[in-house]
Amino acid sequence: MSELIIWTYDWVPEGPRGSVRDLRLRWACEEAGLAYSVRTVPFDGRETNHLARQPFGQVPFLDDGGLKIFESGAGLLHLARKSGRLMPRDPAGEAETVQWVIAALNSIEMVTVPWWFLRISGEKDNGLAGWMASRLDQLEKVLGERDWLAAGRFTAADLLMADALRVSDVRSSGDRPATDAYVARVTDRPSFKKARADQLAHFAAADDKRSAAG
Ligand SMILES: N[C@@H](CCC(=O)N[C@@H](CS)C(=O)NCC(=O)O)C(=O)O
Repeated sequence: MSELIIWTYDWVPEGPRGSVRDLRLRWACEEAGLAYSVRTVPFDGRETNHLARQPFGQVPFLDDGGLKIFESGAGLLHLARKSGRLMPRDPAGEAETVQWVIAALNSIEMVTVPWWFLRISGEKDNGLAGWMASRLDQLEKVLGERDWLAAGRFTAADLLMADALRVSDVRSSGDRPATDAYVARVTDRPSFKKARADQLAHFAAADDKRSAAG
């Protein structure tokens, strides 16, 4: 079995902790029962210090026995192909899962992330609010009719969609009970809790090293 390595930053400020996207890959490995280790690149100098591994200087990226993959969605799909627990093996189940993975990235997160950046920048009139509301309302209808996005069971698509939707500002932008219940259901999974706790512990340990280094 090849060695799976999830790469993240050695440290990040408080704000993004618990949401840094290495969590998606940690969570997927936990769900799938895949052994992995975590390695780091320095947060300081991130704009240039690992461009050969991630052309935008971001994290995460994945190394699977020498096969190198950046983009959390690509890493997630790679892991999903390794385990039926994240994606069904039949063509229809696989297609449905991939479709919803892409929808999470390209139809939901594509608007929620820029909306959130505008919100925290203090923009009073967030020009993306209407667009985001209509996407979230459409998704609310879907989630009102089923527990899971694809294949009638938890898949990598739910992992990604719930990760995009668990941003509390995004959900408090409107009253969407089915979406709230969905996020609660998915994030109640032990694998999510472990991945999040491990990430928080990773960055907390880095605080100690950083303050010791002065
Ligand atoms: N589309 C990328 C986005 C990755 C991303 O935004 N990573 C954040 C951490 S969660 C990051 O590295 N931010 C630092 C930066 O953009 O300089 C993915 O999903 O992997």
